[in-house]
Amino acid sequence: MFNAEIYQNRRAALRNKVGDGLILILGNKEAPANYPDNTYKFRQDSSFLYFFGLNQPGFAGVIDVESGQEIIFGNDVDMDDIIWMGPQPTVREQAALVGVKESRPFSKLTELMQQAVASKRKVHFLPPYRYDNMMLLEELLGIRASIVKQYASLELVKAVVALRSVKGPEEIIEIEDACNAGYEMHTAAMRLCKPGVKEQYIAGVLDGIAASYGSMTSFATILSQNGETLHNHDHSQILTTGRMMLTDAGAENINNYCSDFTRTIPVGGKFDNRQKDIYNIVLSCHDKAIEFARPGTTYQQVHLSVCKVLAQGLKELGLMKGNIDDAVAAGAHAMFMPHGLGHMMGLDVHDMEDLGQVYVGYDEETRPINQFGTSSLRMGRRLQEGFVITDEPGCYFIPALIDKWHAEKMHTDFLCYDAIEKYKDFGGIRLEDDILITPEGSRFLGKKRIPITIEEVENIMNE
Ligand SMILES: [Mn+2]
Repeated sequence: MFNAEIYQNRRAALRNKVGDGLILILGNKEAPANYPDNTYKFRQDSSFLYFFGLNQPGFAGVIDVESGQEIIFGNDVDMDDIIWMGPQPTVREQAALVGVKESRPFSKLTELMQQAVASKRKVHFLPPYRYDNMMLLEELLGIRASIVKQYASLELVKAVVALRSVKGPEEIIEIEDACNAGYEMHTAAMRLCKPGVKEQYIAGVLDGIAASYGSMTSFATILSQNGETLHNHDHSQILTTGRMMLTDAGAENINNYCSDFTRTIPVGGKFDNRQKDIYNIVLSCHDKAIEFARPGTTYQQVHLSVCKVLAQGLKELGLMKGNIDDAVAAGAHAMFMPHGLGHMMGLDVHDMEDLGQVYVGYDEETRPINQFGTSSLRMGRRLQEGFVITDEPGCYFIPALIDKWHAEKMHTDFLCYDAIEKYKDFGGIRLEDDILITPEGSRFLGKKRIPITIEEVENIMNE
């Protein structure tokens, strides 16, 4: 938790951006896994954390835009709780830690909201993504749970996105802390990646490292020899010499800030020549992104420039042909990279995705491009100092996609199908780092960079 002033300033800035009414920010509750008392690890709502800082279940925060009154709703523990959980600070004491003077029992929230509804005051709330909060909103506001998301306040969404997009220095420290844990995870994976080892064993070790440095992984670890499946959560294979292991994993630190890194490494510790060729193309894409990313340029432009580097490299290898600008404009490169270059990162690994991608990654100026591949770009808008984004190009050979496009004779002006057919057993490569947009350009986040060049990767694997 930061000091109270940080949260007071954030709430004051939010109040300034919203015209009138009440701002309601719901925290999360415990979520049962298989019976009520056996819950998933608690994860607080990120916007609640950002404005109200309290990392415990069962809270809600209200800001009265006109009067400036701020209230935290939550219940004090009873004797039963104390017996099982130990003594806990009161809600009033906790509210004071984040600069909120007033607290009330949670049941009083209904009264306040019903008064607001009766007096026709606007109640701004964010799009709910948990079913219990959808049901709570139905009870509070009288809007059916199944449709309540449609009534979320766009004004509040835009205000929250504007504030949370630009990371303060106190947040960069936390994100770098999460990056340092990510370094430990990925270098451990490099040391453990040996023929005969099960993927699940390494994935499990990574989960443990993330937990030991802070909180948990920032998302379910992707770790597979089948790197061509973009989000592969199947860890059932035994590592085999000659294949590559793709690991896309990050940590969430104790204050719930995230990191997200990807490395692709050769099982057995040596890349073969075909792997080296593709790897170095992806690495040059990755380097180009950080070279291009700076305040004033859009990430959509950076994405498209990187796609041209990819297409040029594949042309030199004989996998693509024709004019590179035309190939990328037509979307032919998306056979090899059917995803976007990156996303915002912060308190969520895909920061603020619950608020709506089109408001987080796009704006009136930069609109999503509705073309296969580029349509998956989560972050496209103009970069500002203080944005934290991922730089994660990749190159994949997805047999089913190759077969489909080949059969449909897609982009035959740009794709060399005879050569591509020979890569169906290749798998996929993705390389990902987290970057901060600085006044001059961008920089990597984290104390140490995870080995990334072929030489660095082979060195650590053969130590
Ligand atoms: Mn990512």
